[in-house]
Amino acid sequence: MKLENPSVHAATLEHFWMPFSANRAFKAAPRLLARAEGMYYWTPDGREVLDGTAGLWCVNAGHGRRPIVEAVQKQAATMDYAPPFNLGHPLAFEAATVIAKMAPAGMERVFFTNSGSESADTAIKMALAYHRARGEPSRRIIIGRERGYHGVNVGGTMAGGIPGNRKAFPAMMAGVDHIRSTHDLARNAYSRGLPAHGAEFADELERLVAFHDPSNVAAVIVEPMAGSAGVLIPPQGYLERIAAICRKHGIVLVFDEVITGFGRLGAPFAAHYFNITPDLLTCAKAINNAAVPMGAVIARNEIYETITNAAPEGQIEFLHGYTYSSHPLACAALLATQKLYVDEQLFARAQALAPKFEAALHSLKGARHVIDIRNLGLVGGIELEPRPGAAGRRGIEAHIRCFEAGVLVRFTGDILALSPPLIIDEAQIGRIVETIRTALASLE
Ligand code: PXG
Repeated sequence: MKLENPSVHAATLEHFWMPFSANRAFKAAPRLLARAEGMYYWTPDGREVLDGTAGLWCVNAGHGRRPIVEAVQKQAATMDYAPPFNLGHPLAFEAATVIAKMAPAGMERVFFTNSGSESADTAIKMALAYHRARGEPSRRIIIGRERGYHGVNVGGTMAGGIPGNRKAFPAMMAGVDHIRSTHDLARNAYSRGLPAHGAEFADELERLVAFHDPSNVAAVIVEPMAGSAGVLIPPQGYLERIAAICRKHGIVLVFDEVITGFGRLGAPFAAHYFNITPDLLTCAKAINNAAVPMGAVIARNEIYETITNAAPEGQIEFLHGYTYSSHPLACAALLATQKLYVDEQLFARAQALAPKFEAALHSLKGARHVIDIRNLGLVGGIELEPRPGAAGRRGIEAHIRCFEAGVLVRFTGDILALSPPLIIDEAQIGRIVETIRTALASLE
């Protein structure tokens, strides 16, 4: 039988099952991006869109940066792929070294994944393997936080705290519990930086650990600053208390830094920003400017050593890994990206811009529908009052109006989120804020 070449069809919208999207609404009125450079996207018909979100919190160095493009091109032509299991390629070791040098002291072991979701599940498995290797296999419970987001794989879905993301998948992973979210509009609305109230929300962790008994609790996983669920900034003193409770009870503390990593708060990681060293740190996104899918888990040396030394010599110590862990193209992008961050001092730039960003954002106080504004580093959240009987509509309508006016902003329900590339300038910050102001004024 003769095999025909598949015929080439004009692309239609119906075949792509879009992730985390209202597929029917989108396909009725699609918004497409075709090109990107620096601070801008362009639509297929050539309309410019200022990127207020660094793609999806990930393109921290801005789009289409030549050193990254060239590094990926060169690597694709040199060696497309190499198996990562019991074999290696030099860029993987170079990439891990660069990340280890930037991580908090004592966290110098780097496991590569391909996404934030894989990083979260990898960290959970590391925590379980660690306790087993230390002779405390009863420690299996994972504690997350309400409104936490740790991606969409099994561990991250269960440890995550966004009800809508969990409700169709009950009991996929037994043994998870959650502390409450720190969001407290009544006391903290319009806080600049860390809110003053709510350190005591951490005490709930002490209660839950006592309830389950510390001997059963493996890990606590939190985003130092919760991004996806609507930019929830940790109250002053809160993370310190979480870390102290974990330390006291021998619980592995995982910081999910998929959003906060690589300069978003003006420091390499939130761990530096808050001066708290977790046991495991997950990252992805801006690790290589999102040029090629990649994530990582950075482990405290002792966790690596405990797991590794528990296995007989010559045997695989941690039965976990991905075909594309340390993919050569991803590593090439990582090395070029990290060099760019240093050459252009982008983390320091974010730190220097943060007060101007804060002032511009808070000028929206009093704008139509706004009930809270919050910010940290180059992250901003603008909470809108839900339209009665139609929660979430104002958020998506504001997003669409801003997009039509040439500015990309994220929305989660009725919360708008901003996380621009770290190369943004003050004029562009002003344009984003004024576009939002106009969009909100035109919304019912
Ligand atoms: N952890 C955190 C803290 C994240 O923000 C993930 C894990 C999962 O990463 P991957 O690479 O598997 O998607 C994320 C991802 C939003 C939004 O609307 C944010 C993310 C994903 C999708 C939407 O803010 N962050």
